Parts: sequence; C-alpha cells; structure tokens
Amino acid sequence: MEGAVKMHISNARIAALFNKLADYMQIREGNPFKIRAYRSAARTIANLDKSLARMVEEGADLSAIPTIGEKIARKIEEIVRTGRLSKLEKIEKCFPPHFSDLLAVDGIGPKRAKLLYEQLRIDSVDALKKAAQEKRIRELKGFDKQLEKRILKGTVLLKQEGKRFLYAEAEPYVKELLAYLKRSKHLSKVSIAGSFRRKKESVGDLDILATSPKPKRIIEHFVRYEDTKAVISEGKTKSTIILSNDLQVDLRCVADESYGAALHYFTGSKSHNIAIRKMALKKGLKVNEYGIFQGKKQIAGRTEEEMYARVGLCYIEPELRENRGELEAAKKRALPKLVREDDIRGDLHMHTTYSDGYHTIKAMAEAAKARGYEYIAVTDHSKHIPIVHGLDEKRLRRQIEEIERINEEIEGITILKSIEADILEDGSLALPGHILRELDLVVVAVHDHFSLSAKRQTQRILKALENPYSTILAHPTGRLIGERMPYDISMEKLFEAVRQHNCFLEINAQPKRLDLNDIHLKAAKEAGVKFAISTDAHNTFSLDYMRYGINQARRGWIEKKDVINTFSLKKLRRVLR
Ligand code: DGT
Ligand code: CA
Ligand code: CA
Repeated sequence: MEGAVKMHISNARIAALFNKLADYMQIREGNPFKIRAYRSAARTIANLDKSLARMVEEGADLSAIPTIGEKIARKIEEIVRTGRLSKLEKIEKCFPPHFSDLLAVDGIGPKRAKLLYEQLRIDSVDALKKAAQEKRIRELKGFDKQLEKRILKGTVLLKQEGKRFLYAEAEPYVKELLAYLKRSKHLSKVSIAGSFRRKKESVGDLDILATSPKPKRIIEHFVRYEDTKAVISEGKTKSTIILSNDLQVDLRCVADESYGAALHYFTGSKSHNIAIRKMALKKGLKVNEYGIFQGKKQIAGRTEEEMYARVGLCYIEPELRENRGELEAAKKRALPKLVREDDIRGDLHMHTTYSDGYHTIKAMAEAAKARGYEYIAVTDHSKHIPIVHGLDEKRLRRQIEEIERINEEIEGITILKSIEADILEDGSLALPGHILRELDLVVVAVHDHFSLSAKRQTQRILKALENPYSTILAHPTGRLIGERMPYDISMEKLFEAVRQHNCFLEINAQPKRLDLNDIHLKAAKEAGVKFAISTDAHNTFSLDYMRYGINQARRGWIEKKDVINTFSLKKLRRVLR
C-alpha cells in the first residue's frame, strides 16, 4: 500500500556477504586478522540502525562506523553500487558450486567443511547426507558417531542464518507449549524466559524453564510435542527441539531451590546478567544459574526477587533487563513504574470502511467499547495514496457527519473525529486547514518518499509538525521489522520539534512496525516527549494489538503519565487543545 520505493540492498544482505567471505577465507586458512575483521564488521552491519545503501548514496564516511575500516568501507561501497563483492567471487571460484551450502548445516563450520572436502570429496549437502547415511563421516579425525548423527539431522534442517520471529508470531507457540508442558504430572513450575519474556520485538528462539523432581520425564514429554520437526538434543536436564515452522525451543529443567536463579539467568539479557554478576562480585558474592553463593553456601536462588535483593537491588522487570541503566536506577530505587495494558482508555489510530479498513465506524466503536475503552479516534487515510481509497474533503465531511450521528446514538464510548493525513514530499499535509480544524485531532504520517536524505526527511517532518492542526506523528521512523529500514531523520530534532509544537509521538502497535522502537522511546522520554500507543487497526480484531504496543513502551521505560491515551476523555481533550 506504500508508494513507489527505490530498492536498496539491505544491511542483512551485506552482512551475509562478509560472513560468507570470512567462511571461505577460513577454509583456505587465510589471514586470521582479516577473517576476524570481516566477521566483526558483519556483526556491526547486521545490528546497524541505518541503511548502509543510503549512507553510501549520501557519501557518508563509512569508516567512521566502529569496526569498519577503510578497506571494508570500500567493499561496502562496491556491494551497494554493483550488488557484488569481487573478492568473494574470486575466492568462490576455487570451490565447487554448492560448497558454501555445507556451512548452513548444523555441526559444520569452515574447518570441518574443509576436512570433509579434502578427505571424502564432499562438495554439497546431498553428498554430505549420503556420506552420513553410509556412516563414513564418523571415521574422520575429529568426528564421531554423535557428530555424524547431528550432521545427518542438520542436512534435513538447514540453518536459517539470522532468521528471527516476530514476537507476535511466536506468541501462540509459547502459549501452547506452556499448556502442553503443564499436562505432565511431573512438572512443578514452568516459565518462558529469554528474549520472549523480555518482550523483545523479535525472538531468535524460545527458552523455557521448568522445575521438576523428575526432569528426565519432563524432557521425554517435551520431545513428544506434536508440532516438532526435529529433536536436536535430548539430555537429562536440557533439550532442544525445532518446531514445524523452524522455530527452535530450548528447555531447561532445574531444582526448585534454583528456580529464581535459573529464571534470571535464562531471561537475560546476557549483558544484564554480566553486569549483575560483576556487581555481586564486588560484594564477594558469586552469581550463576543455580543461585547466589557466599563461598560454598547458597544464600539465594529460589525466587528472582530474592536474587535482586541479595545484590542490593529492587526487582527489575524483564522488559528493562538490557543493561541500559536499569541497575543504576534499581540501586537508587528510581526505576520507572511501567505503563500497563489496563491503564489504556482509548485507541487513537484506526481505519474503517471509509478507507482501507474492514469494519464500519460503528463496529469499531462497539468493539472498542467491549474492550472497556472510553474513546477512540477514527483515522482513515487522506486521499493522497491512491490504493487505500483515502478521503478527500467531501468524503471526510460526510464521515464527520456520520460520526456525530453515531455519537448521539451510542452509549458509553466517544468517537473522536480524526484523519491519518499524509505528509507530502514538501512537508505540507494532504488536506487543507479549513477541514482539519473541524477534527478533534490530526494524525500525520509519511507513506512515500522513504529515501530522502536525512536533511530533507527531517525538514519535511518538522514542517508537518509546525502545521497548527497536527497532533500525533504516526509510526515516526517508518521501519517494517525485517523488511524496511527506518527512514533517515534526526531524532534529536524530531523530539525537540514534537515538544515545541505540543505534538505527540505514536507507538504504533502493529507487530511489524512497533515504531518508535525501545531505544528511541527511552531517548524521547528523556527529551520530554509524550506518546500515544495506538493499534492502527484495520479491523476489530487488531484492536488487540494494543498489548504489543504496551510491550514496546515498557521496554522503552515509558510510564502511564507519559501516554496520552491513558488519560480520561476530559483530560485528553485538554492536552489536544
Ligand atoms: P534471542 O534468542 O536471540 O532472541 O535472545 P535471548 O536473549 O533469548 O538469547 P538466548 O536464547 O541465546 O539465551 C537465553 C538467555 O540465556 C540469554 O538472554 C541470557 C542467557 N545466556 C545465554 N548465553 C549466555 C552467556 O554466555 N552468558 C550469560 N551470562 N548468559 C547467557
Ligand atoms: Ca532465546
Ligand atoms: Ca536459546
């Protein structure tokens, strides 16, 4: 539904090329420093919040990015301009055509790939599978029966490098798995851990923690889960399975007296854990997944609260455990009181049959009322984007009249008149002031021209916020998780302008958007910005996306008082003035 976008090579693709180059160089026993440099560059690139393609277009100095030197910068430019990396192509020519596929098999790294090729002439995944079935791999130096089994499994189940699942995609599996595990009579306690418990927007895999007097029985039950595609490992207290959709699930069983310690350990994040451990060490305490120890004596571990208390901290919510200042705040008893789903009194971004929504205004209002809301804003698209059947002035006037009529009839909820007005390329809005002034609020949004330079994109959005009728900037960075990078804008200038013009930033709750993200949210809050958490629902069901917006807000340290749709209608109207 978005306008024409220039296709950019993604950062993920660039990172993959460097990793592949490093793999090949490792097989050929190339310079280990260079190999390490390519790998660390790949890691940086994959985590970069800015499109390298766009930076190259703008002539930015890539070597200013940490871990990216002059030479790598030039290679990135080559990839962006030609789509290819000649150094990789040259080295690839020295190998059979499907050789690099071997590296996507669980258990095979560059060293083993080299050995398999030299000793057994294995040059493809098919050849590898055949050799494993014929039990020829176990004979090789450094290989054994166990590894051969693992490799055979791996050939059926190729690693999907870097594939992550949206939180919302993983959510139904978490529910089902926990319910399934609870059906075992040997289970005492169970909890999801890992990035899912921290409510991260995407998860690499699922981590589940259980306690039981008979862990072996729990594992046996776990590996029989019916949606399982492969059992990767099945130990006495640990097991890993792959679900039919390729989602990996790690299960860990511990004793009851270690439940809190293990839950804390497996919830992470890794860098939060490391920071806690360091802090404890200064007090002469040792922290691990079994508990907190003073010498040999366990002094905590049964609950997470106890773990935090023992190192001198109050309880830290999982969403905050990213080592972004939560330890310091917990020490000072200054942690934020995070916003909750039941603080929400209304939803300020949704579509109806007037544009590209599926349900009528009335149906959306009834559904919102059923969720206990006091108000909603109807924000159909403006006419600018053709596909979404946006409103022109005439149709918006008709909608305004219909909303006024419904508000007369309906009890217990108020429909606010609004629009999702397009921000045009020059920063003006798609509808004129004399109609916008009749609305209760105006949501403004960018839906095209994503690749403007940072300077022009920032000016464009700032100009839109200067419009006296603008209220909320929807999905402020335009990113689509895993699909489209955020557009290039100066966040500092944005935050400043939002405050200056008494506007608000949206936390768009669509699972793929979650825009602003957690890091920007914290920075925006520190800059004094207030927010609206909105679902951008296109039907009554997706009003339930609110919880994803709440998750992201909590990860960004956002409190109830920072969110305007926690206000009563009266107070909301006051801040909208
Ligand atoms: P993901 O799966 O990539 O979305 O992220 P996480 O955070 O779920 O990471 P995962 O599944 O690799 O590990 C689960 C937790 O286990 C992690 O959040 C913290 C803990 N953990 C894993 N490796 C280490 C480690 O090397 N040191 C420490 N302290 N903790 C670790
Ligand atoms: Ca995980
Ligand atoms: Ca894991």
